[in-house]
Amino acid sequence: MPEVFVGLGANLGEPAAQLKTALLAIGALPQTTVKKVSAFYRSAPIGPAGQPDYCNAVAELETALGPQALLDALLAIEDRAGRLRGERWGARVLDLDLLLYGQVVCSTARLTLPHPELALRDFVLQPLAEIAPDVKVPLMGRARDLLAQLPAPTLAEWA
Ligand code: A4P
Ligand code: MG
Repeated sequence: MPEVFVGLGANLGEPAAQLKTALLAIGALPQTTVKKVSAFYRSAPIGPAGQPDYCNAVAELETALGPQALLDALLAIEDRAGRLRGERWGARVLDLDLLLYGQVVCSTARLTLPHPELALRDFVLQPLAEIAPDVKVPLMGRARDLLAQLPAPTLAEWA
């Protein structure tokens, strides 16, 4: 089975509780198991100013769902959490991004793999390198090497 990684984020409501609820919902998807979860980290928002800090984490899944079916299931979990789609990168109760689906590389209107911002974001690379330092990001390299290329990536835990 391919190594599949999902990024979780929230900065409205009760962020850590919403991430935990989302992990339960992901684990309840058909033929899907949550294998590993990183620590929860606090990160400054990227996007429009004036938003609260994010709680971010990464989970590794084992799943028989294909990439598009998995993304659709993740978007449905976001909707059930009360996600409203407003401005790009605006504040949100839950964001689930499909970061990696094995070595799949694709770019369609609905799904881009690997996630296009992955290599630029400490709140993705730090938790990813925590649970899978040697995972290969297609076209980019190992998670730990990508993390080392960021300036001082030292997020604190959410606590
Ligand atoms: N989509 C395409 N590829 C993917 C993929 N690999 N994973 C499409 C998930 N979605 C993917 O997403 C818009 C559409 O992207 C989806 O319908 C899906 O078909 P969205 O979540 O509705 O919109 P968005 O999140 O505002 O835009 P975008 O570009 O997906 O943003 P990101 O990358 O999700 O970033 N700051 C901190 N500190 N922590 C965060 O977690 N997150 C964001 C959102 C911004 N700033 C942040 C954080
Ligand atoms: Mg998103």
